Amino acid sequence: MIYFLSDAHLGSLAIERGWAQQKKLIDLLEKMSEDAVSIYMLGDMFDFWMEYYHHDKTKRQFSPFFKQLRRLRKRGIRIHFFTGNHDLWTFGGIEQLSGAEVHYEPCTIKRYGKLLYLAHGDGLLPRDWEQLYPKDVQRKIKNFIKLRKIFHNPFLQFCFRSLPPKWGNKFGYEWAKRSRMKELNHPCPYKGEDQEELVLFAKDQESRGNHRDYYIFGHRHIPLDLQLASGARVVILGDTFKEWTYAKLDDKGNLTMHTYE
Ligand SMILES: [Mn+2]
Repeated sequence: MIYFLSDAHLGSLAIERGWAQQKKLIDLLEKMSEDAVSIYMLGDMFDFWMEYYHHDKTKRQFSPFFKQLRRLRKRGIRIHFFTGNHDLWTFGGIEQLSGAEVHYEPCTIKRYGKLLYLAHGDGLLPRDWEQLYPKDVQRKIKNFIKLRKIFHNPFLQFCFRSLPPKWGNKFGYEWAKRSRMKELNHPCPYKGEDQEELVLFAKDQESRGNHRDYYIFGHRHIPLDLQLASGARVVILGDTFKEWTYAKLDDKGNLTMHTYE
């Protein structure tokens, strides 16, 4: 079995009882480990992850999570970690702490006879997105792209990494909390097949002849399992702090969604 989960947002100042959440996540990984060959974490497992040039003791709070990943790794389960838009600032640290293989870009893999496209999902758009959305949505998307460029800029990353962790974290965790609170106060439900960016991205890929059986994403914090006309399926994983949803690919190539109680 191959398992997929995403968006734990560990360490979030907007999640009450963070310890209980981390414990539940560890339990979920334990359950998966009973029959897992590999486990894919598709981004935003941390609400804010930055690797500074100075020692950052706040990382200690995640020790139980990393310990669990190393345990599973020792038992022969392959762990894959995709960076999201909240934890893209890893420069080898996560690999070292968890034993996971870290992916900085989306990737396509073939397992059990199926082609899978895996990505966190931030920044993925169909080619003609500017014709598809009204002006106000376009502006939002453009701002997100701008911000994404800033986040990925090597010079600015260097500057941020040089900060004392105390300052950097204050800024980072507050920024992440704001986005979490915004989401809680103004939830953005599934926008429908002709508006949801990740669905449109998948449709665009299919129309270009890049067929995949499954597109699996995180990022949106909504569980979705949608069959496209091309035969492909788009799965958005939900999250592991409120919905507790994940997906499982069995050795016959069937993909199913589950909720962890
Ligand atoms: Mn995200």
